[in-house]
Amino acid sequence: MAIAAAVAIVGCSKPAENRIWLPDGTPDVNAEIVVDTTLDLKHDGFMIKDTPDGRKVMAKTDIGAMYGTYALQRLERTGKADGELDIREEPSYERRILNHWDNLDNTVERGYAGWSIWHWGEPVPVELIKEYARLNASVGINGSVLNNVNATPEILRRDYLERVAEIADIMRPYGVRVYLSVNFSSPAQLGGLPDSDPLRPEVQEWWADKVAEIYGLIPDFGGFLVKANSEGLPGPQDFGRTHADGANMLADALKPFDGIVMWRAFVYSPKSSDRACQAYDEFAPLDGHFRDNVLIQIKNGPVDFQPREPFSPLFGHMPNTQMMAEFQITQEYLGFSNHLVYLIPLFKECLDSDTYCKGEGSTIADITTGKLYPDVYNTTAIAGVANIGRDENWCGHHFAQSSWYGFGRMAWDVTLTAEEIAQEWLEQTFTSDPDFVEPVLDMMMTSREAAVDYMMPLGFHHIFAWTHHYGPEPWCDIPGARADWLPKYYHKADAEGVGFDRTRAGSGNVDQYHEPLASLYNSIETCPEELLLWFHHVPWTHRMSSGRTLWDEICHRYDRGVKKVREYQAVWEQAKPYVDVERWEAVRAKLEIQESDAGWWRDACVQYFGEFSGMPVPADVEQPERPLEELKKIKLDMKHHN
Ligand code: GCW
Repeated sequence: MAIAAAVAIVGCSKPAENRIWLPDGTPDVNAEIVVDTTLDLKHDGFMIKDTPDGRKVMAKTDIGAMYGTYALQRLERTGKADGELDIREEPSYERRILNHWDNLDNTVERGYAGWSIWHWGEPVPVELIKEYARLNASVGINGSVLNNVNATPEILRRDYLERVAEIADIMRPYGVRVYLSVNFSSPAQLGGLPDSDPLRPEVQEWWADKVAEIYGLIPDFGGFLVKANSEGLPGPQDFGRTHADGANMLADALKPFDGIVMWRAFVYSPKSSDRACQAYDEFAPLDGHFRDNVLIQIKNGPVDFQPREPFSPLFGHMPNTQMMAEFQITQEYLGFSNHLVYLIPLFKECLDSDTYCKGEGSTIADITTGKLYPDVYNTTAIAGVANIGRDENWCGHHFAQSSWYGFGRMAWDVTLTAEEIAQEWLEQTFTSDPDFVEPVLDMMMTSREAAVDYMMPLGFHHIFAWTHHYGPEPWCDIPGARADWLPKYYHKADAEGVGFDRTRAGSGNVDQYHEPLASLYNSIETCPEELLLWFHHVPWTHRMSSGRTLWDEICHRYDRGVKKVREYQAVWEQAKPYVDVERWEAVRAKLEIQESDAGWWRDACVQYFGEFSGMPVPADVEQPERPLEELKKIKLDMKHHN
């Protein structure tokens, strides 16, 4: 049976050309589309097969057929559809979800691409939302949490829910389900109850009624995302209850409708001596206490989306609980939408990490796809914090789209390499001419490492400006601010050395990892240099594998990062003949900002840390141009960043 509905993808009214990776309109492929409900395919999987009757895209569901059609279109456009095709795909994760940190006043927390695409309080932008959903569908993203995890209770008001239902209706044909972030104190704040204690029957009843109301409007509503008892938000601990008490109460309300709870593990308290230990300390003891429709949503690293962190140790320690990874596609700590940083290598670094929780080969991908604990996982999920706004190119930087695209592709097939994903994105978005693709692909593939070098090399973390998270501010001191928000808490520079001692002699964080990692990280000799200052307080004179002292190596890494960005500028000059003027110029202008910012980071950090090391910037790296005192006065003009 050929099904039209599956491919009746309505195009958008704006010209899509030159803005996105997809051609406008319905995917036009050379195959028969077949939906056969008797096929044995999981979760909207599909097959593409050459048969004696011609080429067929086959699926069990119409959404599966749509995914197969997009997959074939991608193969055709990247020149991979010429030979005989015999493809069978089922997604690695059942739920592939974008988290929008969009507020009801249309601002976007950590958004660098303009106002919220949901246009709250304005007419529903039907065509825009269709195009958004179509882009998601083309890479297999099938869920959107519409609002900020810093949620206001108002989102659960009837008028907002009706609006959410309209959005859900627009996205449904593209297989994108809607989820909402909820505020734990909604029963008190919105419902007028005396409090929101999860064990209070009226509170449970309030949630049950609210959930029923939501499903009355949105029958395929996905569920709730919750940030609780974190950064000042309310939660079950306010009433002496645990995260499990809170999550389970919501899970019980959602269960009759097959809804899920994604309960975030991003928690930290000002009292802790090491913020990197917090999520583990609070959550690991609750393993096995969560309902089977709860997933614990864990940021890739134990602190907060830094350019490089080790993986969160929690992943290795909740064998009886469903867990999912949260990545940040928006570049809060990676140069906003000004820097070209392709993020899939960072995401894959986490997913490919071996936790050793069940011996060697226990990767985070294997845990979160349910492969390692099949009896525990009845659903699987992965989340990415969106970098999407009303900006004409959606993400503020043409190359930032590659991280949205790549998140979807990776969530669909976690075995794809970052390079494969980048290459197919480039070929669809620009051209497949190898003279363009090869150097630009190399630029994308090295861009994350370059950013680590010019911002926070060798395990440095959290040394950005407290106010905007954009530029360097390792010196930052804000009277009255929590210690664990300030850079000095993390770098701990002194006359002897620099870095956070998380060894057994220090905070003991290394022991939150399974062996052999715990001992590997614990020893300054075996700790990977990429994470050295994360786990160790290292003397300035420590000898690195390059033969340099730590101090010289720090200076070299910063310098290497800046030089890499200059190479990118040269690559982009060469790319000019292959790219339309508008996009070429936009990327060129952004690379100029990136080069200048990289120099700002380098000059600020080497001079600041030089005050502690007492050693000069080595002669074989570029000397800082502007004095530290001048760099300290730089105020960020946010209008360039939103
Ligand atoms: O890193 C911090 C961000 C906050 C964010 C928080 C979180 C949504 O600076 O803006 O709040 O993480 O992930 O909850």
